[in-house]
Amino acid sequence: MPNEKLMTKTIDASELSFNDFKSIVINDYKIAFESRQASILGRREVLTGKAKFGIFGDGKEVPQLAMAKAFKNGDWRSGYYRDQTFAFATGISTIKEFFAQLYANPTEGADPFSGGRQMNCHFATKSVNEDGSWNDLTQIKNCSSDISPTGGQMARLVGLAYASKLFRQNKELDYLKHFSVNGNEVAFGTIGNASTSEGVFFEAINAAGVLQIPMAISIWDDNYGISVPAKYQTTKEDISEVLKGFQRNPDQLGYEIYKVKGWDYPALCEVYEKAINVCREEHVPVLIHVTELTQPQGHSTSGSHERYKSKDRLSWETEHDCIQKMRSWMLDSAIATEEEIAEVEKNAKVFVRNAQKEAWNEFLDSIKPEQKQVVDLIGGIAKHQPELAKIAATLASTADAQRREVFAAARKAIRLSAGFITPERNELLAWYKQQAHLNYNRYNSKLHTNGKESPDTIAVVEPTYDDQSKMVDGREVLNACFNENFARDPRLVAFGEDLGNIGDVNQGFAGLQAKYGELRITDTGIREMTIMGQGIGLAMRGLKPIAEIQYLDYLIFALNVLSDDLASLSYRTKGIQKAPVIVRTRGHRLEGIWHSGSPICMILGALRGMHLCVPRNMTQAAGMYNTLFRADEPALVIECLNGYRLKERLPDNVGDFTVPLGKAEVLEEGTDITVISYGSSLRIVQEAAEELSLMDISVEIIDPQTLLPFDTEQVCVNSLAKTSRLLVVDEDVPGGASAYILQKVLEEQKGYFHLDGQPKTLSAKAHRPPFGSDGDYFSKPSVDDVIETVYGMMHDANPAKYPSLF
Ligand SMILES: Cc1ncc(C[n+]2csc(CCOP(=O)(O)OP(=O)(O)O)c2C)c(N)n1
Ligand SMILES: [Mg+2]
Repeated sequence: MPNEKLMTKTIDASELSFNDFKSIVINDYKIAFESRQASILGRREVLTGKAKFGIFGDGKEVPQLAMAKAFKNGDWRSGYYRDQTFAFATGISTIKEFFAQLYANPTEGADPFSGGRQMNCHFATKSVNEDGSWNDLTQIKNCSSDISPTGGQMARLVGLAYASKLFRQNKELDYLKHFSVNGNEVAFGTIGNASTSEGVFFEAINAAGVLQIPMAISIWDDNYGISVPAKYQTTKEDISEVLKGFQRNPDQLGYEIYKVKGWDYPALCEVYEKAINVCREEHVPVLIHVTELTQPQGHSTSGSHERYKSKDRLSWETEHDCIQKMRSWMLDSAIATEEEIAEVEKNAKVFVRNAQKEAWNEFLDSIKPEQKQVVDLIGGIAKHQPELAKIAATLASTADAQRREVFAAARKAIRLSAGFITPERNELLAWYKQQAHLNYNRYNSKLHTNGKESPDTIAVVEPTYDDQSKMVDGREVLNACFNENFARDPRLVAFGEDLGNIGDVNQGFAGLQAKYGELRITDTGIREMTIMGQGIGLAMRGLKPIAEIQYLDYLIFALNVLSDDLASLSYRTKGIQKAPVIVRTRGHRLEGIWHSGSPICMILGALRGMHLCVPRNMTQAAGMYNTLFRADEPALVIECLNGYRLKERLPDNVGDFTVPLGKAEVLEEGTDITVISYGSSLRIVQEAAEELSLMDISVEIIDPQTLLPFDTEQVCVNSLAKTSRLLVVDEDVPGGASAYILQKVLEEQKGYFHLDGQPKTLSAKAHRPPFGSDGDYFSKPSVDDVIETVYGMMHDANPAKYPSLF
């Protein structure tokens, strides 16, 4: 629980006595000064080798006091690595926790933001519990987990602010008491001046202006981005100047834009109060350009700014140091005497030093017992193998041992004692195995939320059909599925390009905007990054977004947001935040270079932490959506672009039946060869199998249905045990997703054991397919390609029965 006494307080001049005012200001000064000390000490800790890297908020302290004053319970922050003062002033972080993160302490509770996983100054608050259940987010000051890619916080910021709009305007959401009070919550963003050069910044600024949402973006302008000055970053070297066109006027909606000097404490307090009131009350986005900031210690611990700042600039920075300026203002306006300030400063230094020491000692103390255990255990083995005594002695004498040194010693002793089975060695082995579990929890756990609403927990419900079940276009199966789920769960919203009025380019949502309203089924601008960010922010605030990318080929425009932010969220916060976004898109073969993409290995590489669903038809897609809508983990669903008009039988329970994730299906049984494929390629494989059966080749076809997770019930290897031959067919590049499938089946499932011949892959060509049917035929696997490849493998096995074709 944050300590209220340490936090900043709002200044209400009409009600305050001078003494109250004075004590608030002095307390603010104390917070700023402590924060500065933390930066100075933090840098020292890195330079003396106790931490690996440090980036600090020195030079940005004073505006963050003002921002913290305007920040209320229920509000959200989406910012970057300079915001430690804000975190201290709101109680989001203590100084000790700040240092624990600097040391990468993975002990439970030490770094409450990331469990020792993130670099320093990457804050987060606890939205969810260990079992994935939500906390009451209206009662805390919320901080969405920071990421290092600068500008990356902007996409999510749009969604965090957009949620307030939905909560205020959609009365059906009133029952969600833990997430909002009438949409009164402001989403505060922070960004460095140089990072406003990023595309995602401009995309987010425009989106928030269009959406009219309570987003308050502060730009900390210190004139630099590492060594590169504003001249190379920003047109006119002035971001609020160039954004002036966004300013609202009596006839047009837009922004309120403010510009204020970063060392002017009273002006900052006034601007933040005014700006945030407008933002909160009227749901108007505001931009606060905070200028004349400095970096007293340079950018980070990676180098010194004397290399690239002129003497003039450096002395200007000393003169304009915001803490010094605040100090002078306090003296000039008789708020505090020199003695009072000196006393605050003296105490702050001691306080920060003590917090740092405590954090360091706790970090070391968490490893020392392990160090001692390993020294003793290896010492035991050394009774039989004296040469191991040296390993124990070296470890014993390692001051401030890191965990990796402890484990390296243990593993070396295990290696060197192989073949000398003794009770002491068994003891070390037992210890090592037990620790593996703890280390998994510390360093590898929580790739997924794995809570009580994990997709694994969703009951499997088979689709049901009766004599009346109609054959309909695939798109109508989806439409019916969405319709039933939107009626069932008011938290569901869907948005994307052309998704609202016309119900998406393939009409999966046709007619649903008219039924459920524009707030739930919504058109967006062409802005893939912030469509994803809109989903992330909404999902972090308890809603269930379906965020659409119009074609899989355009996922690349949003891959940074999905990979850096969404897919990493559970892992990087060690499960204290979640964002169950369902990304819907359509892909695989259709037409031309940008409408037939199937870049699955790109996705598999970038999106671990999400589920990847590759349904072969719209019924399977609907079943997967039904699972995901009831679960709380993010997923990408790729519908088959060429499947919307194919006929499928509409299940009676289209909104309720579920397809479990990771459940591979045998589509056709066979005995000669196992062919694994997914998505649109399956129809090609099925057609090929018919002709192959006429050639006396019996093909077993397996559809894994989801690639993340992949075939959790070992259907593939069981098939191989029967056929002994394996072909993987897909539309990705050679060595793409097919290589992933081989790794899963041959290595993880140990399929190599059953093989009688070389396993093969049949993929698309390395280039994208040219336009036209012939382009497709000569680029993607065709029925002929599948037949010839399978036949060739059978020829290798039995040339007498299957004579060479060519
Ligand atoms: C997308 C991305 N590109 C590059 C970097 C490397 N980098 C880290 S901080 C930084 C400068 C950022 O400057 P600014 O936004 O002005 O913030 P400041 O550090 O000055 O407060 C750069 C280039 C990064 N982290 N992310
Ligand atoms: Mg900067």
